[in-house]
Amino acid sequence: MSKEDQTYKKVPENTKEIREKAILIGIEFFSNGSSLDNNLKELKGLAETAYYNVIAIVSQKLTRINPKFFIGKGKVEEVGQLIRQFSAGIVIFDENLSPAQNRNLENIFKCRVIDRSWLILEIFGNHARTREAKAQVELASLKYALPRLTKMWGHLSRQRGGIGMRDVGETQIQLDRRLIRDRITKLDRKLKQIDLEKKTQRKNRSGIYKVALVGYTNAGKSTLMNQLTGAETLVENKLFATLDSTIRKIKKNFPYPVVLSDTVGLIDKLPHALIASFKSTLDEVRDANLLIRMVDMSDSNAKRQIQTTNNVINDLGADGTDSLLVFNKADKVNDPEILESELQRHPNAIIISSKNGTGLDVLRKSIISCYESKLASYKITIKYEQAKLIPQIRKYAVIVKSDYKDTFISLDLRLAPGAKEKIEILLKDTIQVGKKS
Ligand SMILES: Nc1nc2c(ncn2[C@@H]2O[C@H](COP(=O)(O)OP(=O)(O)OP(=O)(O)O)[C@@H](O)[C@H]2O)c(=O)[nH]1
Ligand SMILES: [Mg+2]
Repeated sequence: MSKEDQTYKKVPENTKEIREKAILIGIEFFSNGSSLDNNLKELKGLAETAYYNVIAIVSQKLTRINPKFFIGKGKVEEVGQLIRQFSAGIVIFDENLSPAQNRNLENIFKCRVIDRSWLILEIFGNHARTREAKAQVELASLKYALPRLTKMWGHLSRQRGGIGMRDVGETQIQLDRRLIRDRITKLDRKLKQIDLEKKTQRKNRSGIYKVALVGYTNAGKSTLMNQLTGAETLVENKLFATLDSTIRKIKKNFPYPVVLSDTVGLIDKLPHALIASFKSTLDEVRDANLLIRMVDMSDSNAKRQIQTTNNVINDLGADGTDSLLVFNKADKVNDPEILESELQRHPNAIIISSKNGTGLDVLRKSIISCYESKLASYKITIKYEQAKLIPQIRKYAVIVKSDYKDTFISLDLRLAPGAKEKIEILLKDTIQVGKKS
C-alpha cells in the first residue's frame, strides 16, 4: 500500500449525506495477470459514486483464496489495524465474497464488510428512478441478501428510499427469510408483467430498424443518444447514470425510420442477480438489428471495456447481430500515437467525440449503410383512396419511387427486416405485395 493511498480523501462537496470511511481491498491473482491498478481505480470510482469516503486502499497478491477470509490471515490483521487507526466504518472487497467469508470478516473487523457486487447494487439502488428499475434492483438486492442476513441487511433497511423498497424497508428488520422469498415472488411477478408490456411495445416497433447502444458504464452512450436523437437522457460523469432503456427515433440528418435505444451500462464482474433482473432492459440489445459497441477510448482500460461488452453480447445471444465498434471521447486523447495504434488494432472502429460532434457524420453513414445492406426491395400498388396511408407506409419503408397512374399508384419500396408484414397488415386485402421483379 503506498502512502498516497492512505491519505484521507474529502467527500464530494455536493454530497449531503456524509458516508462512512471506507477501506478498499483489491486482489492481484498471479494466474490471470489482472491489472490491479486499473481494478482498484475502478473500485474507488464505484465507492465514491456510492458516496463512501475512501481513506485507504489495501492490496494482496494471492495464488489461492483463503476459504475463511478470502485474504490471508496476516492481511486480515493489517486491515484490522487500519480500521482502528482510521475509525473506518466499512471494508469493501473488489472480489465477490461468499456469505461465510462475509460473516467471518465482519465478526473480526467489527464493522460492515461488503463486496463488489453489493457495492454495485447500492449504486443501482441510489440511481433507480422508474418503477421497473426500482423493482429490478430490489429483486437483485433481495436475492443477493437472502443468504447474507447480517449487518448488510440492517444497512439496507436504513437506506431511506434508496433501494426502492420503502415498504419492505420499514418492516424488514422483522422479516424472516420466508417473507423475503414472498417478496421475491411478488417482484418476479411484477417484473414479468412489465416484461409483457415491453414485449408488446417491442412488437409495435417490429419492422422499424433498431439500433442499440451497448457499452461500459460512463462510455458516453447517453451523450451519443442525445446527440443523435435530440433526446434528453440524463448524462452524468457518474457510474451507472442510466438504468432504464430509452428509445427514440434518430431524426437528425437521417433519411430512414430508425430507432435508437440507450440502456444500462456494463461493468466487469456484474452481479449475476443483477443481470438476471435487468433482463428485460437488456432485451433491447437482444432485439436490435444493429449494435453500437461503445468504448471510452480515453480510459486506460479500453481493452477490458471491449471484452466485457463482447462477453455480455455473447451471453445475451446477440453475437450474431451486426455491430459497429465506436471509440468515443476522442477529444480527450491528446496523443495521436494512441489514436493510431487503436485504429491499427481495430481497423473498422469509428472514432468519435459525442461531446463535440466529431466523427458523428461517419457514424451516421455507417448506420445507414448497415441499414441499407438489410433492405429488401418491394413494389406495391395502391388505390387512390389508400393514398392517405402513405405517411404510415413511410413509417416502415423508404419510398424510392412513386408512379401515379390513371387508376392506381405504384410504389417502389425499400423495407427493413419485418416491415413487409407491417405493410401487409396496413393495406390488408386490397393490394398486391410482391418481390420486385
Ligand atoms: N470529453 C468527453 N466526454 C464525454 C464524451 N461523451 C461523454 N462524455 C462524458 O462522459 C460522462 C458519461 O457520459 P454518459 O453519456 O452519461 O455515459 P453513459 O455511457 O451513458 O454512462 P452510464 O449511463 O453510466 O452507463 C459524462 O460526463 C459526459 O459528459 C466525449 O466524447 N468526450
Ligand atoms: Mg447513460
